[in-house]
Amino acid sequence: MAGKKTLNIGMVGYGFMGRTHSNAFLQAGRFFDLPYRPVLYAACARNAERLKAFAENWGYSSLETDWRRLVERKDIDLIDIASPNDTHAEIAIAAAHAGKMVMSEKPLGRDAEEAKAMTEAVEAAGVANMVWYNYRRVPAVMLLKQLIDEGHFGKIFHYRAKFLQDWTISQDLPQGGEGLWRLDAAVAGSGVTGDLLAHTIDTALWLNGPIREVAAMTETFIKERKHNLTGKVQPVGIDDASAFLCRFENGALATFEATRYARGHKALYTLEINGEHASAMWDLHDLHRIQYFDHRDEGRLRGWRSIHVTDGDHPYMSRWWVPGLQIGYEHTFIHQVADFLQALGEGKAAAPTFRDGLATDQVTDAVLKSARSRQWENVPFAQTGSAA
Ligand code: SOE
Repeated sequence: MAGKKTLNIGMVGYGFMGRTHSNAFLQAGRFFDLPYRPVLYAACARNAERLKAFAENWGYSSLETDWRRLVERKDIDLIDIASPNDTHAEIAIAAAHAGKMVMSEKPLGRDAEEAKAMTEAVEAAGVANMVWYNYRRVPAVMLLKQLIDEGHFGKIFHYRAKFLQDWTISQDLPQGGEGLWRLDAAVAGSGVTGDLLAHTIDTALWLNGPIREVAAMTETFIKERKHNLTGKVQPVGIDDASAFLCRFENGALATFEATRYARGHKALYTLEINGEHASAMWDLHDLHRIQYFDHRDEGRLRGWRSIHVTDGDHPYMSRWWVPGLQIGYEHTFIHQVADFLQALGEGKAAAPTFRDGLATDQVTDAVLKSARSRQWENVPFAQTGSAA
């Protein structure tokens, strides 16, 4: 890797995502031949003690406890935002103004208005940008994208997605603060709509094109929880469960569901596509497989096949071990860094860009609006797929 241009990373946040991103920046160049060498340069968070431990573990050479100082630094090339949702817009906009490349955790904004301001800021500054919707880069999901784009499915009639969890069922779970900010609407923006449905929507827009209209319902099963920061019992403002019907621009009908109340399910993201010629299913708990049915197969042999996506001619897999050996969750982030740096070297954008993240936020806004109005709501038309 010697001789490659270095890219100094300023990481904001040391939680779950700070770890996945740091690992990705460290590993990407070891497995992919990239035009840049990312350097874990500075880490930033408010809790100095925790930050120090994080930085030592991952090898960040300097620390900041105020993100504004990080953004002002001349020796940082890329600001990576791995902090809670309420920080994304302010940091991204300041970073863009300072001429830094910006990567942001999902959802891009707490709502489409924030996401729009972020998108305009990076586009006006002309800086490279990307949102960490990592599931696009599961090799099996990327294979689905290739098969769809090559026309294997023909016209797509149906898209079906779910993201099920069960970690907030207890009434005693407080809201707010480290680890639990996802339950605090002021910080998160919304509940499962922005946290989990956003993943399913990002993948769907990428695989199947824009969504035209939605009809949604949401529910908050636990109406009050103690707030960790105030110590008081306060109303819960997030949606605990969210489901919607929709119509895509290409005419496909779809259903989406996300919840944190599906007992037994920890992170069950599943999707299914039914086309004129073929159907496919994918499941995060078995992420290295797709189930595929092709009606054009000879009748006697026609049936569902289970494709183990580990071979050298499967997306990304030639860079890993040998056929038959699986990779996992953390690799999706490594692939994202690899694609970002590859595109940067070619002077191109890598998807999902902020504009793609805005498109997802426009759908989640429409979902929440429809849940309130109890009516079908149009999604403002935002073309996706701005980059490969
Ligand atoms: C929530 O529990 C969560 O961590 C999401 O925030 C992530 O985006 C998802 O990938 C896994 O679940």
